[in-house]
Amino acid sequence: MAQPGDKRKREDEVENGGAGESVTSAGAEHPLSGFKLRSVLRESARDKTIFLHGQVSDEDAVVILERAPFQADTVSRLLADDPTLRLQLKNDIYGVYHLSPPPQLNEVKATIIRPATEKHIKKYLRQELQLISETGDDYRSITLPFIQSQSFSIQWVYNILEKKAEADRIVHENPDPALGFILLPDFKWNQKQVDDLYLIAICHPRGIKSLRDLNGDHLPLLKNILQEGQAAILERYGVHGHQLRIYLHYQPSYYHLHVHFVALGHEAPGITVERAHLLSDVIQNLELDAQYYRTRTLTYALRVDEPLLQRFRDAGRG
Ligand code: GTA
Repeated sequence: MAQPGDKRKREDEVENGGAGESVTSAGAEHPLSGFKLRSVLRESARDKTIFLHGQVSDEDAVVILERAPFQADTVSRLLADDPTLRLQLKNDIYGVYHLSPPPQLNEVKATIIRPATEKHIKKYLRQELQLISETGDDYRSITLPFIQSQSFSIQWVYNILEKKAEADRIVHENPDPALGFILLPDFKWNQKQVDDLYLIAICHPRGIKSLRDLNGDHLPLLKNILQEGQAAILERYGVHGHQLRIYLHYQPSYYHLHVHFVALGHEAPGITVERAHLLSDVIQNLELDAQYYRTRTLTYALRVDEPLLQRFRDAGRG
């Protein structure tokens, strides 16, 4: 886990496969055993990421492969001991080579969702988007019934809150059932460098689905998340609050209130203005008007094939 001044530890982790990680052992079923590729859902040369839809034993699976970022403290080992360089181009003082790093310095992060639902597959498919302006009434008459009828399972959230999963990854907990939360690394972060630091705070109280459910009574909870989250990240990773983008998504994918804590310099997916709401703004808006998010029109993007967009169209609002 990345901590300031803990360079030796990080190098050990690289050699041993990373903090708190376990290696798929010979006896255990490999999660991608017999993987058959069905389609490439999306790829990004810039982000060095590819999203795949495949099948494993007749189950649908989504696999996200991502080249891991370089780490300043291990990169010198990449170049030490005259590594093999294959010349691609040489012109005056300019040279371009291919370098083949040793496996421990050449990691690919693999996120596996299995079994994946149709909704997961669509989520990662690159598609055209359309903006929707959702009034408070639209939320109650169109969006709320829709999310109550179909949304991603939040079992993984309850597993975290009940310490049935990821308990060893918790960075900070305020255990108060009404005003508390758990802060832990987001599964998009490999925890090996703070440049792409990404944690999530998951609130203890259940039933707060999203921004829309927030009112003035939630201010103490939100302030705890902001203040304690920043303090815990400073203590653990040496990253100050003013170096963090702290926000909620509207719409989120998972309807249990959670807050994203992301390194300011990291262009994480979902930081665009039509999706990310800064927690500090949310707090101020609720201080000005306790019912702000009940009444406010919120604008966000939906994929053109998304059933929620069809509901808006059916209601003459899309
Ligand atoms: N620790 O089990 C989990 C877990 N799950 C299932 C989700 N998260 C988890 N964290 C832990 N353990 O940041 C995290 C997600 C996300 C947050 C939920 O919980 O990583 P949200 O409800 O606002 O949903 O946040 P959101 O933002 O849609 O989730 P997500 O998956 O980040 O998707 C946002 C966009 O990023 C999507 O358009 C998606 O296509 C894209 N995306 C997702 N993953 C990647 C990736 N690895 N690389 C690049 N783009 C990605």
